[in-house]
Amino acid sequence: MKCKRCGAKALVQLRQHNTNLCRDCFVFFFTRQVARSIEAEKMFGHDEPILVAVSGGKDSLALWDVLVELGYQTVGLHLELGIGDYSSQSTEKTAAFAAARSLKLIRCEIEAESYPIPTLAHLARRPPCAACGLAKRHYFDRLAHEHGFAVLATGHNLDDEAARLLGNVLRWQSSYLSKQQPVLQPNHPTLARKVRPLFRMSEYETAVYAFLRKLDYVVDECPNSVGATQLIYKDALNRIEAAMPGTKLSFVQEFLRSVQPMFASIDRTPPSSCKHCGMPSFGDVCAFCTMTQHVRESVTSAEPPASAADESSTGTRSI
Ligand code: Q46
Ligand code: ZN
Repeated sequence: MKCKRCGAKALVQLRQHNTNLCRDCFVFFFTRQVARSIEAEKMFGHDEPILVAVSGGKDSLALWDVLVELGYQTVGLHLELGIGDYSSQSTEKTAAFAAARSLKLIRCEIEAESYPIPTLAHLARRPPCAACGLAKRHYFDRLAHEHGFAVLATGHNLDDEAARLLGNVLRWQSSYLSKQQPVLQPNHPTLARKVRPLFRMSEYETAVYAFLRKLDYVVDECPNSVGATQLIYKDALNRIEAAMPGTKLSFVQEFLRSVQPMFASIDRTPPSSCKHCGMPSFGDVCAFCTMTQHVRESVTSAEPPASAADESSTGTRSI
């Protein structure tokens, strides 16, 4: 098997592009595809600082790596979720990546701000991923605003976009379909432009890039991802892709080209501001502040009265 670009021994087979590439040509291909997506979608320019949300997984580290290679000004943002070993490893890998390249990294420990995700989910009586998704959106938006970034980039890849699209289409979620774009322009003064530069790169291509670039990322999945609906959609799409290579790419690309503009014109009423945190909200109080307020109340009501607490031999909070 020879590289279709240079004739050397091919290392990577890309069935959806009907091509085979060697190591160097694959890295060139990946980098150029990302650069083209950024330019074609007018995501950002070389003069804009970009805040890159980095979990420590292969996608976000590959994104940060390729943006640095392309010469963009980047700062990493890592949210420490408090999910046991998974979070410790994620933080360690992210910090090591930034330190090895002398890149600036903003770290936010959710436990210091509110509660770790397992506690938050338990006390809010929500599935962990629902509480986590809400918390991540809130902190990413808020930290981008507090640090003055106009662009927030995330490492969502083609498989993520195809699975999200499938889920939205199966339930005809028109308000979600109206927001499914690789570039989401802000509709509130506190919001940054949200961009997904890897939206045309498959999970396989991103994993190969991370491997060939020797990125040291967290291999284990978050323990809460087991049984996630998103994985069921990904599995179904992988089966279709195996029989018909290129299906995921055309599913997402054709949606964005022909269908998404119809949804984009509906239902984007601008939000108002949360009276607690000032971030976007469709009511007086945003969904994140509502959840944390509910959790604080349940913690307070579960605490023993002061006299009982004084007599307690352990002194631990009953949460
Ligand atoms: S980190 Fe958070 Fe994911 Fe873990 S709890 Fe769910 S949403 S699975 S990307
Ligand atoms: Zn709020």
